[in-house]
Amino acid sequence: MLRTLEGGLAREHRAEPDDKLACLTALERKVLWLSTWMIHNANHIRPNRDGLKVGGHQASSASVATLMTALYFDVLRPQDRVAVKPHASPVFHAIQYLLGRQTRDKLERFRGFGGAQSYPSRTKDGETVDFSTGSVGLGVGMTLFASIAQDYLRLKRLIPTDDPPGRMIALAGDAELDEGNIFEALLEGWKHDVRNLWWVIDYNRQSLDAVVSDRLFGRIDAMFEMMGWRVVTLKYGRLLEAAFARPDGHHLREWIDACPNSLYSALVYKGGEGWREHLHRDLNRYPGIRAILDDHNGAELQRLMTNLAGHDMESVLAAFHAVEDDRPTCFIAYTIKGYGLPFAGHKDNHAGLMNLDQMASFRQSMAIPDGAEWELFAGLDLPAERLAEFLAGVPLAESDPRRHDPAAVAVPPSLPLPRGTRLSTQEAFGRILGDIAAGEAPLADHVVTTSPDVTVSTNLGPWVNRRGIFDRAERADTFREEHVVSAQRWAMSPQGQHIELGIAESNLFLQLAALGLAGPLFGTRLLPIGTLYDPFIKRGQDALNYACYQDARFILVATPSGITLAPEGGAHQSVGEPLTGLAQPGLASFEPAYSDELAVLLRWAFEEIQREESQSVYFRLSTRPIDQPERTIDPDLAAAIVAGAYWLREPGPDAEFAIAYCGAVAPEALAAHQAVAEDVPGAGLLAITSPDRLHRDWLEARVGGESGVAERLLTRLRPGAALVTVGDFHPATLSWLGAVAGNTIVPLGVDRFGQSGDIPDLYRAYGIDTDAILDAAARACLTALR
Ligand SMILES: Cc1ncc(C[n+]2csc(CCOP(=O)(O)OP(=O)(O)O)c2C)c(N)n1
Ligand SMILES: [Mg+2]
Repeated sequence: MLRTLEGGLAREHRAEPDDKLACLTALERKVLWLSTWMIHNANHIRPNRDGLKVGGHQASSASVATLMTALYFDVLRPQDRVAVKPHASPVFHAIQYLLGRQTRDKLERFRGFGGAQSYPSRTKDGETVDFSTGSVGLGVGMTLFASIAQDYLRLKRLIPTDDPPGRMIALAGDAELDEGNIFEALLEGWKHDVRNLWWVIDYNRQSLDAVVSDRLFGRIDAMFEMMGWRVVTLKYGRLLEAAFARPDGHHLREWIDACPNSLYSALVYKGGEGWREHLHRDLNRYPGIRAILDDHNGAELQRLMTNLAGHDMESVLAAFHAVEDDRPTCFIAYTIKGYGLPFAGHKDNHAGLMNLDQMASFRQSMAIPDGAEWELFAGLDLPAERLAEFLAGVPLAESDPRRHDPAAVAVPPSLPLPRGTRLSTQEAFGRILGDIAAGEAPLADHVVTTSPDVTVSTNLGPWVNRRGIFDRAERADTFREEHVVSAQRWAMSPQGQHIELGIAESNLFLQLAALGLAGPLFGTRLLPIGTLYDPFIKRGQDALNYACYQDARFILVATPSGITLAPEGGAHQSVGEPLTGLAQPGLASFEPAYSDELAVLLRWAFEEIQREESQSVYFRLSTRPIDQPERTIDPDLAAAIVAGAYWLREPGPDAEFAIAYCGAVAPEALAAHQAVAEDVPGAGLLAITSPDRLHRDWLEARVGGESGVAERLLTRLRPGAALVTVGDFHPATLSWLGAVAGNTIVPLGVDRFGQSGDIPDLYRAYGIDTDAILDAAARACLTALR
């Protein structure tokens, strides 16, 4: 079993101030106050113009105040990277405010326009957020793939390795473990022998709707352990441990251990007298327990019985600091949802907000004078200077800028053009990448590919054969060693440049997200390319959205696609994905027909994903071999291909008709155009490489009152000229073109599930063959004449 020796967690032993615990406990109070107040201010004090509830999660925040205070003010080192559960955003902002990295103005505008975000956001909250969160489960999974990305860079010495590696840390809600993506990630992580990964589970035993089933967590430890993780359970705090050590105290422990989650939560809500009643009823026969009950008044008993380790600063610190190696570790921290707030433990507290009276008494208990709500240290027992000094010295505060901005990787002026007169775009992709792999350009060393078990069938084979598979250990290609003939050479090593994943598309997108943030997170850019079958984008779509939301940069190659996948049948034929490409922010999508277009676009994509204000790129490719045009691509044509369209056959002056096609249906469009040209001289044939880019440009041009690319192209036709659009995708992908210059349009495409067949049969059945285009042309021209 391979174990990394490079980092361990060789902690620097800093001179710890004697009063560290006192400072942390004071700050924990402040974090709770600020997070609670931030939400209160947004809901009850700030003017409300639309009558909507602003929200925020006071209970979920209270639950992690101790854990996050401990982490951010003591445990985290500059190189660590954290995903905070989405609804603990107020705690996160409060902590950053205390660290001087968040402004009061933004806290006052929490959940308001331009204010601190509802859920931590890399792009909108800025530098302090390592990983955005929001869709539960994804931030947690993301940390695992970030640890793979970190290993990838370190083992190749693409980043400095003098400092120990960062720990990738997720602060997860317990109900996040209901999300399947967590388990997909866990399995993948085990295969990749992930290191330097901490998942801290805020085990408050409540989700949004309810108290979590007792049965569930009975299994969680075992599962993590099965995957090679260390599990550290933080169950009881020091007060409870002390009570257990008293005579008969073990009966108290056994009672709590056996207490169902829902009863425990209900009693937390009821408070001291609720505990007394139940303990009296169940344990009164033990003199030691009676003594404990007699020693504690109502408030003290509540304090004792809710003294779970996740709220006990000393226990939390001890648990975190005890981990000194790089083994992935899951901390199950028992907490109380709404701890310290009036609705603690209540099953309906997820969206609960303290009312004005409750806030007034909470403020009193926190000793916050009127007007001092945002003061950093108001109401705390320690002198402000001491706390300020402590905060200035926390390990995290010593960091360089948290986000790196490494230089771009140089992209050659052109990529090798795949030879061949008849080629599919998928094949062209494989060849271009194979040629890049064979070359010496720095580009090749920064490209990393990944695929969920469709490496070979998406044509990454030539790349992998040359660049190898990434693994933390050297592993031989057994088939090769045994002299079994195979086209695939799959030796694995730390030098490998392909990350092979199991079939889990959500993992693919999280891996792309992590690799696509390698620059800002770790200091060296990677140029990630992920491949999958086009229809399975849907399977990982939330993770794709998540990757784009946090501005990770990658190239997605989705192939094969559409009914053009003919014999494979309807289960594998994509229909609506180009609409995803059109609608997904942060993602430019292309569907080229020819290999020379792909070479231009792929080159552009390598630059595009490295530009500052920019996006990731999605290519929808096909396995259909088609005849390639004989041409050289000049800079104007290259620019048009990137912009999304060009006239493959120029329209004549005042042309009455044009066909606009996209992707693998090029031969049908060409044939139809040829047939039409006999009757309609001057008919144009518009090659569309990107409905998405054209559409975006059209919208932007409209706003600026200018004519965009599509309008300039279409106004080459006479006003109101007939237009047929065709592609192997939902017709809505191009039907909007009719609105650009007022053309009479008949959009063709696929709007039903596909099925098995060959291309002629299927194109006929779904109305995208040459005859269908000609029929549509006739209809369009007739309508245009009216
Ligand atoms: C994918 C997804 N589904 C649903 C939600 C809505 N939601 C937000 S928090 C939450 C429950 C979270 O419970 P838990 O993880 O235990 O967090 P706690 O508030 O208890 O700390 C749900 C269902 C979401 N944010 N993301
Ligand atoms: Mg919970």
